[in-house]
Amino acid sequence: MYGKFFEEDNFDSYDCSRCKFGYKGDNCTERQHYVRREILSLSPEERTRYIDNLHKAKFSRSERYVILIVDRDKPLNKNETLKFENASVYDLFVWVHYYAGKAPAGGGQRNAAHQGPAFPFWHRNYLLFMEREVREITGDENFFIPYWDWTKTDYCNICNNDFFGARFDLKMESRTFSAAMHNLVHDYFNGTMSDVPIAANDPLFMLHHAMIDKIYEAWLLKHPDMKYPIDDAIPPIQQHDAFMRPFIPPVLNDYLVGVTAEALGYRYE
Ligand SMILES: [Cu+2]
Repeated sequence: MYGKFFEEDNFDSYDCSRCKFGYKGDNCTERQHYVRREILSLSPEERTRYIDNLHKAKFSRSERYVILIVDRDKPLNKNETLKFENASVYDLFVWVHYYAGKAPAGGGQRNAAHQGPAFPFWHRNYLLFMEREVREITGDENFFIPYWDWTKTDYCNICNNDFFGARFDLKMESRTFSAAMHNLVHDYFNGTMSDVPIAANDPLFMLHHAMIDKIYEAWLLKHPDMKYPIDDAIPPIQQHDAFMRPFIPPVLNDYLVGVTAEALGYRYE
């Protein structure tokens, strides 16, 4: 699972027991087609099902992963060993982002997923990963992460009891997408979502990232020949031939370069 998306066969997972993104069926030959819709367009029943699925993810133990609970930045004391803990699927999702958001050992501020060219690919892989895990534990094959289109509003129009509960009533400063917009939306929320490493705790985080992915998709369709930059100035952790951490099975940072949502089995409404 190291190469480019289109160069691989259709199997995935550490034991090749699952299909790679965009494929389904016993032999992973069927194409997947699903639509990520805007959260506000979901019916009350669809919304309830989405929240119920997240609840199940919160309370269902991941069968495949355990989480490291020792701070890997500190050297282990004598007789101390690495410790792992079982985790729910949702906790796993939070942990993966937390781990990727930590600055790498050995210095440098940039981490595996942010402030560099890996950003759109890492987060795309991440949302697909979460959707697949939730589908498996809930049995809801149609589960998808909706997006929240914050360009259509200047306040948090889903911060109410119909959706995710009330928040601080702040005005968003800008509706223009920029490199900083991702962080601006994080900051807007205070609470967990404003702390990027643990932002995934907040269910709004997924909707926000689905929106970022939707914007990336629009850009990608206009730039189908995009290339991953090759430049010594890019920190080692985000180089094209470094592993996209901490996904298992390992893929390289440029694995999803130029791969459209359609190729990955989904589209945006
Ligand atoms: Cu992130």
